[in-house]
Amino acid sequence: MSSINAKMKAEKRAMDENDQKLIQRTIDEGIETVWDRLEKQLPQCGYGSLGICCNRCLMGPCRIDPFEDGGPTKGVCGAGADLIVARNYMADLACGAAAHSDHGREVVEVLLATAEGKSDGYKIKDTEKLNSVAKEYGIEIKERSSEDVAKDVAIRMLEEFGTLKNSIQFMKRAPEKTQKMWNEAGIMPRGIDREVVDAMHRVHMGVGADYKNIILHCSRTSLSDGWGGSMMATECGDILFGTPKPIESTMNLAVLSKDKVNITLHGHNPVLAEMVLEAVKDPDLKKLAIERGAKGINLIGICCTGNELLMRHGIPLAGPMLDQELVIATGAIEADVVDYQCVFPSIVSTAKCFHTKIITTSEKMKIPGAVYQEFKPESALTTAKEIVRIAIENYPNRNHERVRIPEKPMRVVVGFSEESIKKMLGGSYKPLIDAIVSGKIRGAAAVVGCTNPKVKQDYGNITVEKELIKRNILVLATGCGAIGGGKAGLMVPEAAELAGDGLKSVCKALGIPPLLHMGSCVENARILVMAANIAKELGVGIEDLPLAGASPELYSEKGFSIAQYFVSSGIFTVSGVPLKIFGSQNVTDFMTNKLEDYVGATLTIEPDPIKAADLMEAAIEKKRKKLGI
Ligand code: BF8
Repeated sequence: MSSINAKMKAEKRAMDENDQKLIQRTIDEGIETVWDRLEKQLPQCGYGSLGICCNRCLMGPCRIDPFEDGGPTKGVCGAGADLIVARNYMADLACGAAAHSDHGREVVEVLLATAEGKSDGYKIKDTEKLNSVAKEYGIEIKERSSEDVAKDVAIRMLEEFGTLKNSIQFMKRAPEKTQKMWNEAGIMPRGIDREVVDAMHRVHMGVGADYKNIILHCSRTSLSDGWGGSMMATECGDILFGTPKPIESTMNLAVLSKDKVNITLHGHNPVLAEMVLEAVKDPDLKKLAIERGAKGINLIGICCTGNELLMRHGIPLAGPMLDQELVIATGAIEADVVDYQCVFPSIVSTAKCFHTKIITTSEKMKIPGAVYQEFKPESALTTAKEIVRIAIENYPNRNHERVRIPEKPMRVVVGFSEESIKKMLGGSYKPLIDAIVSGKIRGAAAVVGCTNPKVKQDYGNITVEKELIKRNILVLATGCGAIGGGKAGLMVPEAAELAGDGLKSVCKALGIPPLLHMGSCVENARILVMAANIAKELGVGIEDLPLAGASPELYSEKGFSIAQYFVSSGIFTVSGVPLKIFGSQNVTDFMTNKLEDYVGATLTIEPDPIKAADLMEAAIEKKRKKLGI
């Protein structure tokens, strides 16, 4: 392909110029990427896209005629389109909820190991948060060491994964009105693992057959993720590594260094990555890097592990999920250290085009051809040092002539935890509530979730974000959705100029960007807590607040769970990528209309990001009207 064609193709694949440069390189040099693989899959299976293909048991696979044109209307077991669609959706969502919550469990386990003195390199960094969480659980604090308190907190949390307790403490963070709504709808989760296992039980042949009952259990399962596993991941992460405060950093592929050892930290669980941060302080490793010809060691984040390191420590972030191959294609990465989730199994092949070593660290996520350094809490710092050593030893293998690092990293201001936002507002949400009541700010919207090669990278996320701030809607962003906005320059206080007059005046008075980065995908829990605290200050339910949510470039099963728990918490939510539900009119209608009767909100699909912003604005205005403001 001529270089001009490659350039045009790259411009269609991503918004960011630095991404485009590297995409062009991959096309010119025949380095396969996610976009090439998508092209080879086209046209994708229509039955699968509509959710009417059932491959669950050995009587199948079965598929339903979407046109009711004489083809089968039932699978071999007798399941029709409604049931097949609902079951497929629940199985996907349960997978996403399991991924988030199992990640949460591992953070709690590190807290427990640290409390028992069995971990290597960890300390309890935020005792204020530890004590406030302990108080919620009714755990005695007085004159006890932080370790003793942390041990009780960790054990109490681990109990909530199973069925010992039959309730999840953090559900009580929601306003009573919202809790009542959950109880009345029969969707109050009983345990984290329990709801996921229950979901998988229901999708077995011959169990759940009522699509409404299945979708409501999707709500219960997703709530156990958002208010359970993900919230534990967030809170225990803060206890161990510190609660984020506003901090400056940089984003995009230009954050790599030309003359230092580049180590990318990619995945979702920050427990090992935090130890890599400690490891690079080791004087022997610093010395070794110089001896091998480098000027030092440069750590870079990708995806949600990157988001957590950025939020807490200002570690520069290279990009969202779709940038994972492009970062390798710079030719400047010595080691790509991955934990789990959203890691392409093909990165080992990408790395073979250069000198990069892929280092897997989780017993759950091995990739043939990668170097394996197993993470265990009891040897974490030692393992992290070995990983850094492997990266340094690989530096002399870098072919500097093949290195292509783009220029101009984008400045960002990040670190907006719920606590830091409240502190900025003077300790209460009153100033924000006043701005909302006066109409200066119409409401708030969460733009969360992924990037997906079916959408020009960052286009959906950035367009929705820009549209909302123009309309005086404060944007709270997480995951890859946040990274898009950051790369586009929306995460600096000067971006207030792009906002409507009301939001601009509030941002200028506080010195904040109109797009607040609240962290990784599990850290959506921060948005739930913020919504709950605002609702409680106002004496209403979350379902009454002028809030909306969007995932304009959704790809992941985890994203299904996030969208469902936002909706189930009473927040109208839009997906920019069609969910696989259109094969059933009943399921589609239940999700996009009838769910409102149960949880005060619906989940809808709108691929046009401007129309998605219209829908979000309308939902916010509807809630304002209901509140009488
Ligand atoms: O947990 S936003 S693409 S990296 S799934 Fe994955 Fe989606 Fe990115 Fe983070 Ni979340």
